[in-house]
Amino acid sequence: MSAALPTEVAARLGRLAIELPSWGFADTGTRFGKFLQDAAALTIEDKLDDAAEVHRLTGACPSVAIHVQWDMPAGGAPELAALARARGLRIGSVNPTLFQDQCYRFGSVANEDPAIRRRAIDHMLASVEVGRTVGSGVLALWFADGTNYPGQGSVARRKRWFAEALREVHAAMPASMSMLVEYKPFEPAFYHTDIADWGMAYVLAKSAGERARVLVDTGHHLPGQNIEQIVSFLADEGMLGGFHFNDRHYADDDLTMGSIDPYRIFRIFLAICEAERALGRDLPVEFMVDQSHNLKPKVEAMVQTVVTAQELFAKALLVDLGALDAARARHDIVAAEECLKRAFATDVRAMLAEWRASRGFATDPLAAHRASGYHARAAAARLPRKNASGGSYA
Ligand code: RM4
Ligand code: MN
Ligand code: MN
Repeated sequence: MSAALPTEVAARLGRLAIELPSWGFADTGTRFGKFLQDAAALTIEDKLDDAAEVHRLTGACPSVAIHVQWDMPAGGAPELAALARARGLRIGSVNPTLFQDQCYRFGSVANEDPAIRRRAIDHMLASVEVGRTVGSGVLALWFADGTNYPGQGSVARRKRWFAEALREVHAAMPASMSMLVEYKPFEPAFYHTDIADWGMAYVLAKSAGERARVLVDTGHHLPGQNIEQIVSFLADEGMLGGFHFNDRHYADDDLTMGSIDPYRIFRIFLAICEAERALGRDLPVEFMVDQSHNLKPKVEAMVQTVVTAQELFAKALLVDLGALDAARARHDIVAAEECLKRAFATDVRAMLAEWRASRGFATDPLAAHRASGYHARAAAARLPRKNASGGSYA
C-alpha cells in the first residue's frame, strides 16, 4: 500500500503553523490544588526551551503565545523577543492578563470603578506595545469579567464599557496587528459572563475596528453546541480570527486536542477546508493551542496535540469536496455523510510518517522525544530550582 499523502494535502499540511501557549509548559492546577511536575517549566526560558523542543520534533510550531504578566523577563519585551529568536522561535499572540490581580475581583474592563477600568485598558495598551516590540501581529483578549448573582451588574452598561475599551485599544494597535476577541460561557463568573458566546464576541469585535475578529476556543462552549457551525459561519463572514485548540468533556477542561472527541475536531478542520475552498486560499486565521491540563508530562502532551492536529487536518483534507457537493445536490444524505466517514476512517499515520521523513523530521515525534532524554535533562535542571524557590515542592 502506498503511503504517500496526496500532493495538495501535503502542501496544505506543510503550511499549518500551530502556535504553542507558554502556559501549557508550566505547572498548573485545579481549584483544589496544584500537582507539580519535576520537568515543568518555571521561567520563560524554560517554556521557550520546551516549545523549541516541540518545534524541533514537528517543524510545525514556530511561535509561542505569551501572557504578559506571567512571561516577561527582567529585560522586558526586547529580551523576550531575543530569547525566542535564540531558540529559532518567535513570540506570537500577546495575551494581556486581566483576571489575576486583586483589583480585578469585581472585573476589569466592566468593573464599576472607573480607575480599575482604566488600569485594565492601560494594561492592554501596554500589551500592544509589547506586541509592537516583539513583532507580534496578534493581541489576544480573554476576559474573566462577569457576575455571580442576579442583580449584581448592569449587563447593558457593562457591554458599553467593553465596547469603549476595545475601541480604544484597537485604535492604538499598529496596522500590522489584529485583535482577537475570545468568549466563554461561564467560569470564573457563574451567573453571567460579559463575553459569553461567539455572537457577543462578534458584536464587540465589529464595533472595535476592522482588524478585530473572533477567537474560538474549542473548550469554551456549553455542552451540545455545534462548534463547526460557528466556525463556518464566522469564516464566511470574514470574522474568524483564530482558534484555541484543546479538548474537553464537561467545561473548559483544557485537555489535549482530540483526546475526547476527535471527530469533532475533524469536523472543525473540514469547516476550514470548505471555507478555504470558497475563499480560494488559506484562511487567514491563527491556529493556537490553549491547553493546560495537569497530569500528562507537558512536552509530551504538546507533541501529542500537534501530531493529532496534523492527523485530523490531513483527514479533513482527504474529504472529497466534489463528491460531497454532488451528494448534497441530490439530497443524498447518506452519501454525503459517508464522504466524511470515509476520510475520518482513513489511517493517515503511515502517510504522515513518510511526509515527516521527507521534510527531515522524526517519523514519530513522540517516540523521538521519549528517546531524546529531554525530559530527564529538564527535570534534573529544574528540580533544584523548584526546591530552592519555595517549600511547597516535595
Ligand atoms: C482562559 C482562556 C484564555 C487563556 C486563559 C489562561 O480560560 O482560555 O485563552 O488566556 O484561560
Ligand atoms: Mn483560550
Ligand atoms: Mn479556556
